[in-house]
Amino acid sequence: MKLYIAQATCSLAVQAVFNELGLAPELVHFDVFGKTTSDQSDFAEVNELLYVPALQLDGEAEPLTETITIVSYIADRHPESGLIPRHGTLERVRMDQLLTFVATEIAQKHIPLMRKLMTPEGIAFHSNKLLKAYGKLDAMLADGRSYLTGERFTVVDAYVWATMWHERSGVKLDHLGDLAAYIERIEARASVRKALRDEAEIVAQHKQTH
Ligand SMILES: N[C@@H](CCC(=O)N[C@@H](CS)C(=O)NCC(=O)O)C(=O)O
Repeated sequence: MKLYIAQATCSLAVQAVFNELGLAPELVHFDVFGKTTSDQSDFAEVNELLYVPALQLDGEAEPLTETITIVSYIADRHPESGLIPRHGTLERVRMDQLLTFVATEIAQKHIPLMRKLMTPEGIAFHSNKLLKAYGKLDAMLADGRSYLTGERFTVVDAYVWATMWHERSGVKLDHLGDLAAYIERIEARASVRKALRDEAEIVAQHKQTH
């Protein structure tokens, strides 16, 4: 398997989930600005829309894309891990609801802010949406649970962590103490620390070859 990643992006969620499972796909770094890859391949042939994450499965012509799809696929193949509830349960529907919330109300709200693509009205609109979305996560954690859906780390925790881009977006979250403590808990996990190390290593290697 080959996992295409980019620095400090949502692909870190996929790396963290693989690490939780003790699986090690080959990592390929895609430079989203320079459009080059660490293995010199043409990323447009993998994903013509030029975004990560993309997971090339052995024996499959078409890669898997979309963060939700990839993390769900990997976790579903290892139900014993508890990283995602089983299909057909209300818990799974709630998980899908949360994953969709993170993708649409958080990740995709950050991106135009981070890239400084917005009018002042757009900045205010997206910043307010993000404040509300993070406020909702903070409220979910207010009962003292360790992770978003309980005491177990799941795929949605990996996704929330990987998309904590508020500093780059200029959104102030200092007042959300439960959220901050939760992110610290996630950052202490070996899977997450390994994801950051592996990413730094391949980014450095890619920079050297270009
Ligand atoms: N719909 C995709 C969007 C992924 C996405 O926005 N990827 C970003 C990094 S987090 C990216 O590669 N952006 C590069 C670009 O669009 O030019 C998903 O949910 O996984």
